[in-house]
Amino acid sequence: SEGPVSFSDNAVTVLNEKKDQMVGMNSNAASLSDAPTLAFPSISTSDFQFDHEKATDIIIEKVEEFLGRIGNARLVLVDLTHRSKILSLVKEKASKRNIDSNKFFTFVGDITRLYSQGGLRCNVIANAANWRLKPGGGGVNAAIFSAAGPALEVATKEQANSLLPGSALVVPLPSISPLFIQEEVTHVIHVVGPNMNPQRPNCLKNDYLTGCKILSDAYASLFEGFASIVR
Ligand code: AR6
Repeated sequence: SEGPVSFSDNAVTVLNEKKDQMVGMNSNAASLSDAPTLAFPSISTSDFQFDHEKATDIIIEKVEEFLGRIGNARLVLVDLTHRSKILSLVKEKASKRNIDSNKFFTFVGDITRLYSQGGLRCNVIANAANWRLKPGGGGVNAAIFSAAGPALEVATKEQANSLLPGSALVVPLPSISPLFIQEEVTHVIHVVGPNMNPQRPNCLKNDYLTGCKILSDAYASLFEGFASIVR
C-alpha cells in the first residue's frame, strides 16, 4: 500500500543486505552492502522549520543529479519513525521517477545506530549541524556528537570553527570514536541548511527563494563531499 516494492521499508533493505552478504563470497562484483553508503537526515526540516514539500522536491532533484556521479555508492535518507512525513513524501516522489532503488532508498532508524540496530552499514553519515559546529542543541546534531564522543569535536575543530548555511564540511572520524568502532562510520559530513525558525540564528523569515537556493547548495555540497571520499 506504500507504493512499489522498490521504495518499501527497512525489512526489504536488510533482507537484501543479508542476501548480498551470502552471495558476496562467490560474486565477482563487490556486494551491494559493501558499497560506500552515505546516510543523511533531511536537512532543515525539523528544528529549522523548512517546508516539507519544498525540501523533499530538492532532495529528489539533488539525488537524481548525483547518483550518476558516484559509481556504485549509495545514498540513504534516514528518519527516526515510520510516521515520518519526510520519508513518505520522498518515497512517493522517488517512485514517480526513474531512480534506482538499490542506489537511493529511505530507512527508519537512529542515524547513530544504523549498523548495530538496523543492520545497515553506512561508512559516511551526514549531520544537520549549526553554523558554530557545536555539539548539543537537540536533533540529529546532539545525537551524532554524543554518540561519536569528544573525538568528533576535536576532529571538527581541526578543520573549521564555523560553517556557512548551504555548505558542508567532511570530517574523517578518528578510529577511537565509538561511532567508528561500533558502527563502522569513517566520516561525518556536517551540513548547515537554511533556517526558518525565528528562535535560531540567521532566520530567513520565510524567504523561500533564498531558502531553496541554500538548501540545494547544502545537498550539492554534501553529495560532493561524499563523492570526494568515494573517489
Ligand atoms: N537519527 C535520524 N534522524 C534524526 C535523528 C536521529 N538520531 N534525530 C533527528 N532526526 P534536526 P535541522 C531527523 O532538527 O532542522 C540542531 O539543534 C529529524 O526527524 O536535527 O536542520 C542543530 O544544532 C529531521 O527529519 O535538524 C541546528 O541548530 C532531521 O533529522 C538545528 O538543530 C533534521 O532535524 C538544525 O535543524
